[in-house]
Amino acid sequence: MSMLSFEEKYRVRGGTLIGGDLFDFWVGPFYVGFFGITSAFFALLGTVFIFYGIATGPTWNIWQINIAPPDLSYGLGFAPIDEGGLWQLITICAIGAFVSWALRQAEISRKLGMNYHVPIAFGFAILAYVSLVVIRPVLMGAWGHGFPYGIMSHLDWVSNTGYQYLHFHYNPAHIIAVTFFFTTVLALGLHGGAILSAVNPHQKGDTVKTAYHENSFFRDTIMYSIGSLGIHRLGLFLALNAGFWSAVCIIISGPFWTRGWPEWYDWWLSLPIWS
Ligand code: 07D
Ligand code: 07D
Ligand code: U10
Repeated sequence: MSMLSFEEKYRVRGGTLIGGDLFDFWVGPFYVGFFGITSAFFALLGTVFIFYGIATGPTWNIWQINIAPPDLSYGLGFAPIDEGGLWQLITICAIGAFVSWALRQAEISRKLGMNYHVPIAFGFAILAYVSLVVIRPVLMGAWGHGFPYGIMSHLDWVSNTGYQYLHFHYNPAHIIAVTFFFTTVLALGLHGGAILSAVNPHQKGDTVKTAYHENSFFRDTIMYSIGSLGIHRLGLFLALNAGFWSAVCIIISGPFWTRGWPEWYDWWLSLPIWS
């Protein structure tokens, strides 16, 4: 929870991108702002649509709920509400809510005189989502290529889509994305471990260690320390690349490569040096 006793002094006016002073206030711990209103609006409306879909659907079982996109035959047109139109409305609300949330983060950053790293980072997650439900379906000519909204059904979609390309692990951008995800976890494991081991004394009475010790630890183990600011730059770089290459790997699957991914490597065999 926020600690209002000392955070009060950070509650400064201004920095809004739109609406001037009109929405420049807090409700309890939450900053509102114009984009807080639009976030709440789209999130509530989208939730109402989801509950409408559940109520008119066959099950309330949380694992089996499924709100599917329209049939491929609807192409890029609007579908009737009970034939995927609901999915289209929910998708509009989701994008509205995510983008509003990023802009609300930007307004809060401005208020605090901070830079925009957090909203930019969230922008990469939004890009990955938009690549799945807008960019790829538009490039392939039908909203039906989007993923269905349901806990298990979206897993089925990932698996089915993967096998459509025979062996999704061979998708070169998927390889890069997976490697960035793994490296992000390695970096956070090392960083969390390094900080906590420096701050928590080894033995009772030991002093808390600082960046000098953290640097020395990594110089002693791997010959080089990236430094206490550098590790955060690296972390952000790794995480943004994980999202970016994920977006690339799904956008190229279909619009730019229709065969099995293992076949993609045939370019190697057709290099002129072999003939
Ligand atoms: C811990 C922050 C908190 C967020 C949480 C998610 C909802 C959905 C809606 C019943 C790290 C809240 C969930 C609001 C409820 C209805 C209609 C974030 C944290 C706790 N997935 N996915 C999950 C979403 C896609 C994949 C879990 C969302 C792609 C695989 C949760 C999206 C692909 C696995 C979930 C999305 C894909 C999951 C845990 C959007 C490729 C799992 C998520 C909007 C990216 C895992 C049963 C988590 C699981 C899982 C949500 C998109 C693959 C339900 C909101 C289409 C392989 N996904 N997902 O902790 O347990 O995220 O599945 O893009 O194994 Mg998914
Ligand atoms: C899309 C989520 C965005 C979320 C947003 C916010 C709310 C609010 C509210 C909690 C991108 C949502 C917020 C709803 C909640 C409250 C209060 C994140 C998104 C904006 N794969 N694969 C990936 C691995 C296989 C396949 C990405 C590994 C198989 C397909 C990642 C393995 C086949 C797709 C990845 C593996 C296959 C992917 C996912 C291992 C299946 C995609 C991460 C070890 C047979 C997807 C853009 C991601 C993708 C994707 C990892 C295996 C298929 C790199 C580690 C071989 C079809 N896979 N995969 O994108 O790139 O996060 O999506 O085997 O579409 Mg894969
Ligand atoms: C980091 C860090 C660091 C820290 C940190 C952290 C990264 C430097 C210093 C942060 C990290 C953590 C705390 C660790 C834990 C975090 C995670 C594991 C990440 C996942 C997080 C979660 C699962 C939590 C998610 C919770 C959320 C998103 C909050 C939910 C919010 C709401 C329900 C309210 C949303 C608020 C909004 C929309 C804005 C304001 C709105 C209101 C207050 C609501 C009132 C509404 C209005 C006034 C508008 C009226 C509404 C309208 C007009 C709509 C009407 C429409 C209709 C349809 C009716 O690096 O070290 O330490 O701590």
